Amino acid sequence: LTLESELRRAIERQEITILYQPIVRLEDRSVAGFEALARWDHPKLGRMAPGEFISIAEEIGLIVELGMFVMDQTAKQLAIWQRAMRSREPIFASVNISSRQLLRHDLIHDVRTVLSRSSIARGTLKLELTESLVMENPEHAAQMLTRIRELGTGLSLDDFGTGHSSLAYLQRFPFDTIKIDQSFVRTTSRGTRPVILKSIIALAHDLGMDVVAEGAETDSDAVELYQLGCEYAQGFAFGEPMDADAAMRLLTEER
Ligand code: G
Ligand code: G
Ligand code: MN
Ligand code: NA
Repeated sequence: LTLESELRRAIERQEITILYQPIVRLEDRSVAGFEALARWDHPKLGRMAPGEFISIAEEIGLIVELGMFVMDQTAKQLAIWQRAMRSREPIFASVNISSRQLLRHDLIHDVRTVLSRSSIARGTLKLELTESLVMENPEHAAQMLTRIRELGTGLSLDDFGTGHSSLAYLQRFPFDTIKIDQSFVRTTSRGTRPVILKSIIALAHDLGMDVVAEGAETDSDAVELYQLGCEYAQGFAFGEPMDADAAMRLLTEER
């Protein structure tokens, strides 16, 4: 069996695992939400990261099915978490969207379907899209994203800083959150980092967007990010991607 046909079978049988990485409020380190991250448990090769199979799913034309599965599972899981912690501000969950899902498929229909199947608080399902994805076809992407946002979906600009466009240019897209790429955040990339981070954070806030710093690995990263005005962070300092039960324990233990 080829890797392609094995992946085809795994997607058809919904044998994809979804892990959830916490995104915390730097103010008090409470969990604000989770990012859904797909894994494929291959019978011989073991657990595979998305870098090893997302592009194959795109090649064999199953990225839309995979994406729909991740969105639907995540929304259902989010409903379970929200029911378990009813008294607090509802947490959110974000899913990664690939180019084909947005630009060559009716993502609006899929989002509407997912939202109708699960009872989650409005605005708590978020989609993550990269700069390079929306820049592939800015006109079409802006139209689609505006309609998707109107359905009551959050939109995060993922891996910010790795593309070529300016934040001001991106104002024409209806993003409510930007996620600063790990390369600006990790301790290993010190140097001009604070200056760049501070500027990105200030500009994002001026444009009315929330900021999530990715790749916060240490406590001192977290402290520094908070001092720079960043309100949310994600990274090993707060938790690695974990299964849904571990995420539930994290939520119920902290209240
Ligand atoms: O978890 P890990 O660091 O290996 O993820 C690497 C990248 O894979 C993430 O940054 C994300 O953009 C992408 N990814 C993870 N899960 C999904 C998914 O369900 N769909 C798509 N399209 N990309 C994903
Ligand atoms: O591309 P995207 O940003 O969507 O995916 C985030 C990826 O980064 C995940 O695959 C996750 O495993 C990884 N990641 C999350 N936190 C950290 C961190 O603190 N350090 C590093 N090096 N990687 C991280
Ligand atoms: Mn992401
Ligand atoms: Na990212």
